[in-house]
Amino acid sequence: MLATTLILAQCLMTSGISSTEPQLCSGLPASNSLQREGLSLNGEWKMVVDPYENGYFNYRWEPFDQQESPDKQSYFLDLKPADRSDRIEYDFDKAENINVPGDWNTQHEKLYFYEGSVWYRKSFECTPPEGMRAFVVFGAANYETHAYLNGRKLGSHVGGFTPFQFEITDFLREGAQSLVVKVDNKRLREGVPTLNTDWWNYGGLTRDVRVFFVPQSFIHSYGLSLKPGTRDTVILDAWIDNAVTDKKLKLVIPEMGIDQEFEADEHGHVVAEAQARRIYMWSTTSPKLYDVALAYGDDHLTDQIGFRTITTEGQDILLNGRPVFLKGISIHEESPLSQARAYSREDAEALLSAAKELGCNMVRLAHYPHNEHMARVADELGIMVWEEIPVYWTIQWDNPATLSNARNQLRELIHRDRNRASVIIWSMANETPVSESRNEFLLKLVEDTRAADPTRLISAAMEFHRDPDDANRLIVEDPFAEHTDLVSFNQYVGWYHGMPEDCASIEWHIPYDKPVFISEFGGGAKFGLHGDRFDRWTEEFQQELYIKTLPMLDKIAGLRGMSPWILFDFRSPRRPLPEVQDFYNRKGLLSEKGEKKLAWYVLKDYYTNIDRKWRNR
Ligand code: GCB
Repeated sequence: MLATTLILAQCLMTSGISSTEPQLCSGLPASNSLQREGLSLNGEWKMVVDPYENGYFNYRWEPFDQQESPDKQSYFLDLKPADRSDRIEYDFDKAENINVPGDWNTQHEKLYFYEGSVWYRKSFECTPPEGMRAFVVFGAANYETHAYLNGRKLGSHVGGFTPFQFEITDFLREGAQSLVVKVDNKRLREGVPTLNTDWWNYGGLTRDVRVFFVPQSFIHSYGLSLKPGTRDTVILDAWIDNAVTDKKLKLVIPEMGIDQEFEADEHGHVVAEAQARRIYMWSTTSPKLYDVALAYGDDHLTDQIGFRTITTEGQDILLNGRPVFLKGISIHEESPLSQARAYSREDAEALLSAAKELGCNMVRLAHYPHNEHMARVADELGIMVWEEIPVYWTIQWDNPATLSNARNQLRELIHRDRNRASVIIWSMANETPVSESRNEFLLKLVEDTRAADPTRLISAAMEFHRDPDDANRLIVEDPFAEHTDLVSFNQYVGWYHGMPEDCASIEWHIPYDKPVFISEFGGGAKFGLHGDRFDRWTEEFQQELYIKTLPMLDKIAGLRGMSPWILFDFRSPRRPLPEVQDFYNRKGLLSEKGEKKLAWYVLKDYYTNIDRKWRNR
């Protein structure tokens, strides 16, 4: 069990998860658990809304968790009266249903604006196959989660957009099981994100929940990448839980002619190289994915993985060594199929096929980790991806707990998506004001990222300022840009600053020999609202804004891509204007249901012409 202990120690070091029992690597979930044998807990759950956190705190506001008796770990533990006092003031059996995965806001009208705690209960049958261990994995739950199985606490997790798991082998009983989960989406000043955002604070078990089974020793995680500087060597970096001396980790990639076994070190770590016959690179025009199989004793896993390089050289971005222009679009995790939090493969297909139709070869998944299907579908469709964490606007830069929370969310994201060829950029932050403590905070994130994954680019959506002596001279200067691979910034000339025609007189000053990426621009328009190009909120105004913005950006010598704001209209509590916004940010090129606004066609034409321009470079 040495390996388990070591992984556990490493995982708990910076993790947002805490557990009451020593469990396997409760800090990071096993790779690819969706594919493992087990059972889905998706479907109908019961819910009890608990605005005063009555199930968690007693009347002295002391957490039940911290009381000695294990059956007092929460008031809402779904224990039969025989197990505890018969004064019961809740009843899961009679409670309302809620679908998992899914946000609670769009399922129950009374929860539309709700920010607080909801208790979930799932009753299910589960008997693991003889000798197997069992885990429960949550794709994500926003924002703080406490989980209990059969009246005993499994642990907790902080952070609304990344997966986490608990080992439940010793918590299962014969036959019927009761999983009770408290999810709290209250915004917190010290949280990541903090109090203020421009998106909907969807609460609940927003992604898949699953129980999976593994043998006593199993492949906890794996990463496959190209060896830097080569085109024919694969590096395997894997962890075995509970590694044993008489077993080896087998890697098979039939199309590459790889079929090799590797030994784990005494910690269960495998770092090895495998020579391939030849590797076809993943690209946007030919998104080649290889069937990969891993085996360790009775544990078998399969995956589809692409291989490519992404680098920069001066102001160029090179995909597999060739300059590429990132024809991007920003996306929030909201589905045009349901106007709710997106979570499924179908949602991912709907979002990404709209981006493809627009002519994009890249998407920015704003402003937090989206569900795992997004990067997987992007892998298949040949769309490059920018992923980010919710270090947004005004984080508590000086708070060490806030920093470790951000580091953990980043670590969980990188761990989950490191095998996705589509993901080319890790982004550290969005529109954060320059200060010494902010620079240090972000630098820590960069150091972590470079250590965890040296194969991708690092960015952040930065800001600009105006030259005090020349209102038309806009300057992008940020000490943090020294540490990123791209100089990315958001700009809203013509929307938050002046009118679209002002674009013509703007000069940009960007003093870095790095690729420049415009991570946001745009303006609001209500689909179907028509008028003059000077009338705000009309499709004509938004169209004019795109017509004027694109030539302004074209003048930037190092321009190598953009992700305008945004593909679909999305919900935001900051946007109440009746009959126009109705709590939607209207900067979408498509309405929340996918209806095309006039500006869509402007960007689509621009992307078509960019291709021609790049071919003739
Ligand atoms: C921004 C933010 C984005 C907002 C957008 C807007 O700069 O990064 O989250 O939604 O502007 O619409 O104002």
